Amino acid sequence: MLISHQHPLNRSIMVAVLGAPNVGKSSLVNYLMGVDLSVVTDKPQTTRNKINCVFTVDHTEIILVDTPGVHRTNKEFNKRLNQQARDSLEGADLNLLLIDSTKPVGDQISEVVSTLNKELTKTWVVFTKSDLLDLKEGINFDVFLQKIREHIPSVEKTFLVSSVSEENMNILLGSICDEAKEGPHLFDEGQMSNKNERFFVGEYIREQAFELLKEELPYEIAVVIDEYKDLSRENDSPIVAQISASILVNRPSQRAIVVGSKGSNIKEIGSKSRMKIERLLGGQIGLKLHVKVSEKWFKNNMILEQLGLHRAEDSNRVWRAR
Ligand SMILES: Nc1nc2c(ncn2[C@@H]2O[C@H](COP(=O)(O)OP(=O)(O)O)[C@@H](O)[C@H]2O)c(=O)[nH]1
Ligand SMILES: [Mg+2]
Repeated sequence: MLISHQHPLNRSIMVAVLGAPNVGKSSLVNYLMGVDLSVVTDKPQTTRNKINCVFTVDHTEIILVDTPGVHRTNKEFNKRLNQQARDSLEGADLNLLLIDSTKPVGDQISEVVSTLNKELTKTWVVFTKSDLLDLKEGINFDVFLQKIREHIPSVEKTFLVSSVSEENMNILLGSICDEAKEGPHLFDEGQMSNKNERFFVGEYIREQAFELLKEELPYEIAVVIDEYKDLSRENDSPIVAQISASILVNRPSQRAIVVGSKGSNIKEIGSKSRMKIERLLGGQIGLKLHVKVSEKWFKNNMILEQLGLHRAEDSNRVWRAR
């Protein structure tokens, strides 16, 4: 994918964005990128895969690797989410460790560091959600930093930012740019991600399902794309893609919830995700949604592989499809 003709001033940097669930990793990535590419909800485990989000500032290519929140777990599904975060350390020039500044710092850091179980080389700590802090309380970040250094002695810099009030985001972005090394860009111009459009279509459907059903069905849904016909190059087609997707649920009772009375929920998920997908693809789409009961899909190796969640270092040794 390396582009053959590169500008002599080109620079590039890959940054792994790490942290506990819900600290604001995807919000930060979207903010810096200027595009709502990654999905954000107020529930943990919204991001399930490591996703390269790519943009360019002047001649500097910045690849932010959004990751699932790292947390201690015995569940196979969650072990695979942690593994995605662990994998993002490979090839990263810089790690941003995000800490929710409104929550206890020590617990977040020890859980993330022990679960990653890898040496964090070049690492900066980013305290998030500064807009929610009552600064009158006089927060002492030096104490926080001391705690962090107990776990990661190599921490070089710290930032206090907010994706909502935008505080210090420009300073963070400038510092990332300054770290970039001279060299060729890894992605083609205009390419936003290593994940394809089909992947993001599934994400946007899942995001809307999460949003609508968050009280009833926290995590037990997944979306698989059954059919994706790219029609963008067909001159006589009024739509750019014909898409058919399935929302997988764990139990029949959950199917009824996702469908809703007279199909009201599934209709709403369809119409809301359609708007975001059409923005991504730049044209109208045909979208068919189905709800399928796939008992314990989150333990089914074949489905996990289909969702891009490969075996983890600490996966159970024996796996069989149900
Ligand atoms: N007030 C405030 N909320 C934020 C900020 N960043 C993220 N959030 C919220 O925190 C929740 C989790 O955000 P998300 O980016 O999905 O976190 P992730 O799980 O670490 O990727 C969402 O409800 C966001 O709207 C911030 O800077 N300020
Ligand atoms: Mg996320």
